[in-house]
Amino acid sequence: MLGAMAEALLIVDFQNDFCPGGALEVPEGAAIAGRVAELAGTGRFDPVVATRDWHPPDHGSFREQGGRWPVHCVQGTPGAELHPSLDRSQVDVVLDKGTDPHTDGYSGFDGTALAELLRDRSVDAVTVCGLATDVCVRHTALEALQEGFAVTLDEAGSRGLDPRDIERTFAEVRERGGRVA
Ligand code: VGL
Ligand code: ZN
Repeated sequence: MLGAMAEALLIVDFQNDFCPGGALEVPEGAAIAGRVAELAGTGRFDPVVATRDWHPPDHGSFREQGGRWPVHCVQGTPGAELHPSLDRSQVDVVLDKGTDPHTDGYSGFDGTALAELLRDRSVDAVTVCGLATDVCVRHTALEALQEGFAVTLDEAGSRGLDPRDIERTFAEVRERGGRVA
């Protein structure tokens, strides 16, 4: 019999800087903690991957470099750490992105080995949650669809910056064959 295919959980950028009090607050960002813990604890996902937005201090997305965001998630700073609610023993792989100063690195697949990692582990489906729905969760979910994975965007496990952009993200994911649940 052929090997069974697996489903991965992608926890996108659940980091202090995207939570209340952080440098780039997502409204209610920390409110995903319970749902993320529930998803990571089900045992249904293999592997559980947590991405980190992991920028050099002069990243091109920062306003002082002409970008659109305040300085956030600088490598090695407390703001860049995964949210303390996240049980690291439930996370199989921590994957850093946004390390190239000249690219946004919004998607967990951008400049990382994520696609290869998932294929090596016979993953054919991913559930995506995290922060922010309308930025990095969006880019990660859409790129996962493009890469041929079945995609579920977990609404309760995500929060975003702009309500209209969040709705647009849900519509885009559905239009391209993904699920919002
Ligand atoms: C993100 C803005 C800038 C995100 C990352 O993780 O959604 N948003 N960098
Ligand atoms: Zn960033």
